[in-house]
Amino acid sequence: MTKLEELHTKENPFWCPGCGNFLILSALKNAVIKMNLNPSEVVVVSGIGCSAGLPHWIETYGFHSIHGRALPVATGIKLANHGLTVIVVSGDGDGYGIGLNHLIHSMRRNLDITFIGHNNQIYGLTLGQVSPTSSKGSKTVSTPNGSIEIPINPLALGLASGATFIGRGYAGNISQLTDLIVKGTEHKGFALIDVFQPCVTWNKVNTFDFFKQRVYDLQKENHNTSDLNASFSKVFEFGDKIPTGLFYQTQRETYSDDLPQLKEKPLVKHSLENDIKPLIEKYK
Ligand SMILES: Cc1ncc(C[n+]2csc(CCOP(=O)(O)OP(=O)(O)O)c2C)c(N)n1
Ligand code: SF4
Ligand SMILES: [Mg+2]
Repeated sequence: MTKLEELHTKENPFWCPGCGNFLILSALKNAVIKMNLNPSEVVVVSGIGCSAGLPHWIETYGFHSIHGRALPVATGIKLANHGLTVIVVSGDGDGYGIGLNHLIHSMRRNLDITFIGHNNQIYGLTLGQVSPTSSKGSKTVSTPNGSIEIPINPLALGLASGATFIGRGYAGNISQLTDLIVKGTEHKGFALIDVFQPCVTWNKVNTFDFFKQRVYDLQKENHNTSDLNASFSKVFEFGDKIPTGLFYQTQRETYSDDLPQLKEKPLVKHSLENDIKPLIEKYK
């Protein structure tokens, strides 16, 4: 059984003191321990951004890829060896901006991947530009007069695109977030977990205090997580009260289930000599 300390790395994160990313990293480590996963069978994949540094600071396998492309890399890993647990960590600019098309297609394919969206409503790494989830009117270095666009709602997008597990966490509530990551990772299919992650340096509006005053636990209400319509109305609640927790969960075949080549065993376990040679011969 892996101990929590074994997931700690020698290097420390480069994040600003007080950044919400530290808490998401803790929740992820807690979740790996709670699920009793073997770290050598877990791959954490990221794109580019402050949040994207995370795979460097958890002792599992990791892949720090390029901006917006964490999901194509994760898809390749999952299809090559669907026995692995594949977790994507992505920023709002990375996952909901430049990489958004990959997110939509991954959700409709129902790849068995957990996607954790570090949603700080800003481009952190590049020093504070407006992001796809910044609220209308947000004053940032790139929108000094306030953003004129309405934000993307990742959860509504997930519901419309066929994600089979949709949750929202808040970095300031590690136990709820740990629970969501455990449930999302144990869920067979695509799990979208959007996380409010205060950026203490560049976002002076959506702070820990802002969320502390507003968030409430959806599971303490009478919300039916298998009701698509009820979930649709809940994901648009964003004002004095903001729900967190599990919004929606359903079951259908995953992408790997429907690929006959993967039925028997993961692709990497196929023998080149016996399983693939006949195919090569056929096309010679
Ligand atoms: C193709 C490409 N375009 C632009 C950039 C510059 N860039 C690096 S990180 C980033 C935005 C990161 O924002 P987000 O995904 O929200 O991550 P955060 O830093 O907030 O965690 C941008 C635009 C890049 N590295 N590659
Ligand atoms: S800039 Fe913001 S998101 Fe990036 S490390 Fe600092 S506090 Fe965190
Ligand atoms: Mg961001």
